[in-house]
Amino acid sequence: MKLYFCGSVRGGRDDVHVYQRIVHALQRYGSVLSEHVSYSEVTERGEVATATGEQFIHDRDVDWLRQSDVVVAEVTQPSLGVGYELGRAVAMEKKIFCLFRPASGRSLSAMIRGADNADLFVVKDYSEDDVENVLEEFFNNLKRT
Ligand code: 6IA
Repeated sequence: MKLYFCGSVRGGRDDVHVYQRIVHALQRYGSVLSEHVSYSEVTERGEVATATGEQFIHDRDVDWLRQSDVVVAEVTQPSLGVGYELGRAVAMEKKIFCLFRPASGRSLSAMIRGADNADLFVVKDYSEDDVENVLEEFFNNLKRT
């Protein structure tokens, strides 16, 4: 199974340790095409300054989204790129699982919370310590559908 993981880059890297934990857990279920989002060397300034570089990132990421069977997004740290990827993934009718940590004190965008349809688009509130269990439950349910 091909998986696409979305997490904030230029939106801020405060949660990178959570992304690492998620990507590590996801590798049990398939190959994570966008694994680099969880690398701590990737800073919010990003390394790519040229327009060609940015276009390359956009086109490659959209291509990976297209190839993926499931999209998992950590949406606690607001990110324009993650919101954009989720919109594109909805248009591609991908199976989408969004993870949000209420303990952050943030309030999730209504455009994400409100997109939950208990089918292709699911939003799950979770705590960091529970992330492996939450993913296991999601992928077990996926096998049954
Ligand atoms: O608006 P943001 O930068 O927070 O958007 C984050 C999302 O867009 C992630 O889920 C990524 O899939 C994608 N994305 C944004 N920037 C990059 C990126 N930057 N590389 C790959 N995907 C990105 C350059 C850093 C680098 C590894 C060269």
